[in-house]
Amino acid sequence: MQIITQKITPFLDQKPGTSGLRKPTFHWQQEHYTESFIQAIFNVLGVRGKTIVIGGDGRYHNDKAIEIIIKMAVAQKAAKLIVAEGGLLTTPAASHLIRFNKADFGIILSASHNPGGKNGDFGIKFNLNAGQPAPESVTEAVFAASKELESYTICETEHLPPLRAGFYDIEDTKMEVVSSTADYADLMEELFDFDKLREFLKTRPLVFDAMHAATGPYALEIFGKRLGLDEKYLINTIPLPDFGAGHPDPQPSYAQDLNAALEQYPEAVLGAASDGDGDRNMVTGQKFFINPCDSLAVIAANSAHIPCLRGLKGIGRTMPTSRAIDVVAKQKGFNCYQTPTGWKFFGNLLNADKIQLCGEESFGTSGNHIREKDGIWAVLCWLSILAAENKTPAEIMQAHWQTYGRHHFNRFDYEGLDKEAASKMITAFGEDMAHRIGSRFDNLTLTHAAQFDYTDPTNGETSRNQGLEIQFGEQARIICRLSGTDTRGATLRIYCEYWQQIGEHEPHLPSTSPTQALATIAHNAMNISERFDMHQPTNIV
Ligand code: G16
Repeated sequence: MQIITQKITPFLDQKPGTSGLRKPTFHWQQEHYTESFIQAIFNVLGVRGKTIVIGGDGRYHNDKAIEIIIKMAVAQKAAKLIVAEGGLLTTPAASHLIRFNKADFGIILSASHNPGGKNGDFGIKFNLNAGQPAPESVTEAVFAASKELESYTICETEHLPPLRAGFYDIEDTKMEVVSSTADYADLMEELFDFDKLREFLKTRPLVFDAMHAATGPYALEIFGKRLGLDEKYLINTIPLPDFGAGHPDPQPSYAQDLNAALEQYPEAVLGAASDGDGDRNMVTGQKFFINPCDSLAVIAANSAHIPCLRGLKGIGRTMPTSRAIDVVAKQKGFNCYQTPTGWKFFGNLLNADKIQLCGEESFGTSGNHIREKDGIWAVLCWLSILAAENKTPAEIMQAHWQTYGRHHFNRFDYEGLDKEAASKMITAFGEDMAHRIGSRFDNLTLTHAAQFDYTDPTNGETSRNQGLEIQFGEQARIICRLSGTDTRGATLRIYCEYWQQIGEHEPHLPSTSPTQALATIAHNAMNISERFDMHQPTNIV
């Protein structure tokens, strides 16, 4: 096998965002582009003698990227490659495989919920040996390495082994191709009471939409085979490179198939969907969407019904996520941590056992069984609660609000903005609000306006400017930040939260939706209409 060292001109745009490096697919197809990023990862994490887990969400360019990684790892004498069958691996399953096999790190090929295909997006992220997404210090080091990269090393061969289960030797490197689903499904069976869930599903089925993405085979294995659910309730389970031209983003705007299936099967008590790489989840009752912030709070409040959460002591949420879970934590005596957006910030808290449950507004929830968010795990949590309470999701939610009050929450996205202009606009808004502390806005009093800086309590590392937080005491918040996952222009996210206290019938704001009233305050204060000629958000979640 011939080993080649290919000279290149360094790429200067390989800076990972909130979750790995995401770019339009055609960008990755440029000559040497994928190889450059892989070499930068290898230069920082090492490759000689290492064990590496490899897999992705099956989107277009997945196969090609896996082939490149294998050829580069073999040329640079990796000890062992653990590759998923057919290259298909959800992000949570990858996190588990890294931990289970005590691998040194993993490379996951996914742009998550972004559309795929030739005209969609592709992405690469890398996770460290506890299965956690690389922290900022490591992603920054990879970016720095990529900017100085002058060559990469790869072997030339037409004869790589097939991605079918088995053991292979390629030169000095061992390659094991493993089942995409088996180890992860075993883990779920250890964490939950499958006998109880099987019994429950016999009369109160779940409808699950895999959105033609990576969770399809997992849903068939776990809900279908191991929990006995009739496969008719599992939809869009065949992974496709372009996700069937759909948007693999589990949120109400893309829930048409799920809603239609729930209507078709009125006996179904729960609906759920997962994203491209299976780490996000959306849960819904019949015609009753559950906001992810509420979902997290309900899971915490009912943790006694969830076998793997019975020892819950601490919970984490990202800063823009509503404070619904803080109220539960206070009443139940759990510690509560607030981190910046990005699952990577939970990793150290989980490793230090400070938290056992964490989640975020962007449809992510997970526990300490792995170091990624986990869509199917969250659905199994909900099934455990429903089986124990024998109520519908709507009844569970209503009872929760009766006990803890209700945190209305919405996110207002403005897509396709100029990044520099949007960034300056947020800064100016923050400065203006900081001068108006104590002022009244409708019936709210402004109490705080500042960028969120985070210091990791486990190692003292500080991450600054993680989003503008505007508080109106416990009553309401407005958060503004730019997305770190978009690939075309910038997306402004305005997160609005309003607490309707227990027994309070009408929110005090003069609007049908209290979050809309807050969003209007932000929209007007930033003068978005004039600045960007946009009179309303492009998406409301
Ligand atoms: C990633 C991160 C999440 C974050 C989300 C959205 O998720 O892991 O923590 O909430 O991006 O980020 P942004 O608001 O910057 O677009 P995923 O599922 O896209 O990998």
